[in-house]
Parts: sequence; structure tokens; C-alpha cells
Amino acid sequence: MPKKVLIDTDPGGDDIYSLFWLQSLMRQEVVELLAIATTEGNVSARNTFNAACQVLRLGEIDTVAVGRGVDVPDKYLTNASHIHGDDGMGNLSQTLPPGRRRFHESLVSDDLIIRVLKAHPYEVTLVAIAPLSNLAAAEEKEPGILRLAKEVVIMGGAFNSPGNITPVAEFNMAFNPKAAQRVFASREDLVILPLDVTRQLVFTPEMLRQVTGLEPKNQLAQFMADLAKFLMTTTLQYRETGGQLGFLVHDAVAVAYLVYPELFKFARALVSIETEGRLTNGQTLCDRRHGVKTGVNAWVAEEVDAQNLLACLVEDLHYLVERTTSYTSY
Ligand SMILES: [Ca+2]
Repeated sequence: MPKKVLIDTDPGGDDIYSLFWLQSLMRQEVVELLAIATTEGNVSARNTFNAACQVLRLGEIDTVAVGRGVDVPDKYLTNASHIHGDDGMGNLSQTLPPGRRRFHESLVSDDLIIRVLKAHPYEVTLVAIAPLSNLAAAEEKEPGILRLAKEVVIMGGAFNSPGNITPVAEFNMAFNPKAAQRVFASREDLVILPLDVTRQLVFTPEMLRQVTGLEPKNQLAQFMADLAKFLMTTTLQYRETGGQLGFLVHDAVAVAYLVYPELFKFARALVSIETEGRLTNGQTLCDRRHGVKTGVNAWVAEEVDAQNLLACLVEDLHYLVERTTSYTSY
């Protein structure tokens, strides 16, 4: 039986690679993607929605429901368009066919999450690779709703690694710390995939060549190549890979966990979120002291087999590229 998945995302370059990976796994019939809930984060709510719709069309799996996010009123940060482009797609959205859904006609993402979890109680893995605004809003509207998920998997946080948006905070947690706090109080078994492991996931030009072939001819391969080029440039500029040419596919870590869980080692932990610190807002804290812990809420990934994770990503993306048919018009 394919694994039922609901993803919450803010595309974003690494989100886009993750959505392509999911489309490959759908074609391989190991994942059933029930819906995509988009949210403000890397770029605005409208742009993340549009990006998700264009990505679905490009991967030629365009039957998935897409929810629209709402702008977060009191957010702590601005977005990350300096990394991902103003449209979240490396400023390439105008070169692609438009998505087939309209923003204002689509369900709001928190309602979509509630609907999907109620329709398939205890069967759906909810994967969040974005700020947790939608998950928190769903929990606010329907307290206990996140317990209806089979599992909740979150890319976010930083424990033994510096932050990527402040000295101590990771972007998804710092964008809406109060939402993160609410979600971290919702279950005892959250799966947390922090920067500590995602910083090891450098997608290189050689990997791109393996995915697309030497001369990308179809539109999907061309877009992957153009987006990678954009992201590699901003990655170097912001010194995220120690000078190595490539970009970090942070969010792909969550897709990897769905179907290749043997790549990780986890620690059982009580994770808390700082929501009031002047310099530390959004910091994730894990109590490592040896004492009685009540309220343990998470499994935190401490190790990843990065080499094999990236090999799986490359092979699965190549599988998708080989099976898409639309050819580039530019
Ligand atoms: Ca993301």
C-alpha cells in the first residue's frame, strides 16, 4: 500500500526539489500524496501557492489538492526571497506554464489539513517543511487534530549546529515561533529533522548531471538545471556550503525519512521553542541533563547517511525526468 502523505510547504528551491521527489515516489507507487498545504515562509502565501501548482504541472502529476496559506500578521522575520528568488522559483516562474488552480478559489490550508486528517484518521503522515503556521492554525481550530495524523514529520530546528537565520535559530522555527510552540505541544512523537543533519545535504553539479543527463531536453530537466544554477549562486553568496559548489536540499530530508528511514539515527527528546527571547526567538532547545523528563515530545535526528540519501534523491529524480514528456519551448 502506498504511504499516504500530506505535505505542508513554502516553495522555495529545496521545497521544489522535495515536491519533485514526491512526484517520483508517486509514480513508483510508494507514496500517495493526498494534498499540498502551502504557507507563507520563503516567499508570500500567494507565491508559494503558485509555485506548488506550477511544480505539479511540470512533474505531470496534477491531480493533488493544493491549499492556500494566509499571511502571518506578527511574523518575526521577513521572507527568504534573497535565497530562492522573488517567486520562490529562482525567478523562473514566467518561463513555465501557469498552474491550473486559482489562489482565491482554493481551500485555506488549515482547513485542508483538517479535512484530510479527518477523512483518513491515523493513516496520513503529515510532513511539514515550512514554518508551522498552518499546523498551528489547524490545531487551534480543532484542538487535537494533529493527533489524527499517523505521524508528524518536521524539517526544522538546530541543536548542535548554528542557526541559519539568526545565530541560534533555524528559519522555519523563527518565522513563526508561537506556531512552532503550539505544534510542539500537540504530540509526544514528533519527528524532527534539524539543520544538524540537513547541512550535510549538498546537491552538487555532478548530481544534477546524473538527474538530467548531459543535455536536458525536457522542460522538467531544464527547469531543474536552471533552478539549481540560481540556488548554487545564492548558496555561494551566503556561504552555506563552505565554498563547495552546490546547494543545500534541506527539505528533501523529510521525503527521505518517509521511505528511507534507515538513513537516520534519532534521540528521544523533550524539545522546547523560545518565543520571547530578544536575540533567541525561535531557538529549539533540547534538555540533555540526566533527570526525570515528563512531557517528552520528539524524536530528533542526530545522524544522517548523507551520501546514500543523496544517491536515493538523484536516482528518484532521474526516474521522474525519464518519464515526463513535455519538451522545452525555450
Ligand atoms: Ca521549506
